Amino acid sequence: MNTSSLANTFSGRLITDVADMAPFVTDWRKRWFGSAIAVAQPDTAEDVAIVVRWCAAHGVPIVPQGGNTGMSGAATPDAAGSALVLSLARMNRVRGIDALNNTMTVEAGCILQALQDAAREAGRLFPLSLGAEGSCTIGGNLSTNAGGVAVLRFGNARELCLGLEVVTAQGEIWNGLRGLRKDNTGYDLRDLFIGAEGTLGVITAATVKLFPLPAAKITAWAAVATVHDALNLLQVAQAKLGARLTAFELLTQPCIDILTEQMPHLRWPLAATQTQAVLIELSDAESEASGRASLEALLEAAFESGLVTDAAIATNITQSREFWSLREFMTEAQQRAGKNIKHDISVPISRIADFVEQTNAEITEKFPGVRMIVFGHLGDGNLHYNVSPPKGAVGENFGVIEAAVNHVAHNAVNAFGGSVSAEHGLGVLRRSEAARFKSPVELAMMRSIKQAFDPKCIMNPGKSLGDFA
Ligand code: FAD
Ligand code: 2HG
Ligand code: ZN
Repeated sequence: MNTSSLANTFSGRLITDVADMAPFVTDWRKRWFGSAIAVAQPDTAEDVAIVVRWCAAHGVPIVPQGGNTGMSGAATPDAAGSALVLSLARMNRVRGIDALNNTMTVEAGCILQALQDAAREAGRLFPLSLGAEGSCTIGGNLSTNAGGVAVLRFGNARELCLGLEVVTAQGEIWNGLRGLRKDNTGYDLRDLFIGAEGTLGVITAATVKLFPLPAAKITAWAAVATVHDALNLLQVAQAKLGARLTAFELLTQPCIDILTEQMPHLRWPLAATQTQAVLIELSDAESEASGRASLEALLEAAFESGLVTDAAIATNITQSREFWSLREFMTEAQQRAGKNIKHDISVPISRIADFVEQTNAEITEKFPGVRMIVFGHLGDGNLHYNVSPPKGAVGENFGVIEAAVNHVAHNAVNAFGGSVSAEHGLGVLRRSEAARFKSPVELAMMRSIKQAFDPKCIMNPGKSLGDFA
């Protein structure tokens, strides 16, 4: 495909050199490797519309890309080399903040951390928070409907978004940047683009919700003997802390072991032998002192009733960051330990401890020696139900058991009334596994939506379920 007509319009912003395209055609895990005819780097929604119209006219598939931190291979073009990668990275301006309306209108390529900072400068909180926040973009967050560590209190990306600007698959610009909390004027188009993984159109800007800055944030680390105890602690914490409970994250024992093996420099909250734990965060609207007193009372009562075996409350922001870094380094620690199999599951919170107990037993019986690296957002009923090779083995051939392990894990998820993708999306990684559990009527409705929005199937083909055969 000759891209010279596009190159004229996008002088200096159209990459066609194979070496220069390399970072855009593979994912950060180095799991998927593709190629592309070009990488376009637009500056405006009008630029995006020009690229999309060119692609539509020439039948060129488009792969939108933000920070390329996704977990499911959704931002990587396939190996055919016929697609164009559309990088939104240069569209990174905050268009405006309406402090009274508690909203911020931002371009799709804004880095999440930059948006948190911009909100803070305006005396507001943008609560979306995840380990990749220094590199992922709001366009990617919305397109994957990202979750992260504050969903318990503030909801996922969808719940934080009021309006979108989108370039359609026909290359038209839809301005739906409404800052309204209530708007019942027909089908909710915004919610179709959120979580669509770039298969329906290109998000170019968004209006997102802001919140008051919390007066204080208090972080605690609580050792728990079992996942059942962690779940019971969640119930007590919700009853005692109410809406102030902001995060409730679990790290099971094999996660603690892998962190100590791979990252010996890490500082641990409790002096004794490291055991599995939950990380609790409370953000208090009134004062540091009242928040701390509430958390202390909760942990003392939990200790007395045997739910918690030991606990520590961070005394300052540095210590709080140290607690959080243990949680945030999990992905990297598991990556360093060798090959791994990821699952991003959710089940009803009430059933999650039983799910872990029963499914761990089934997997370790069928695949002796594997390590169950189970961690994540217990408060949302969403765990990263990951699997690693035995200690000391890098698992060169671990891939051969992946499909069989997925089958067992996802069948169990389904039996527990859960979902095979809680927050990472389907991409190419979980497309067929997700389809196994969708009814023909659900798949048909998804295909109809895709057909209506993108009849030429140029928007990120082969990802998610809209074009699943
Ligand atoms: P990309 O990876 O570039 O793209 C992801 C998908 O969105 C692709 O389908 C792409 O085509 C599409 N897309 C991107 N931009 C646009 C756009 N403007 N318009 C249309 N489609 C677009 N995820 C969580 O949910 N919770 C977590 O806690 C979490 N923690 C993570 C921790 C680490 C260390 C890492 C590496 C990743 C983590 N992730 C997490 C996964 C990832 O960061 C999120 O999925 C993030 O939302 C992806 O954003 P991105 O800009 O990198 O998107
Ligand atoms: C997290 O919650 C991310 O840390 C990544 O969603 C999970 O590494 C993973 O599997
Ligand atoms: Zn997560």
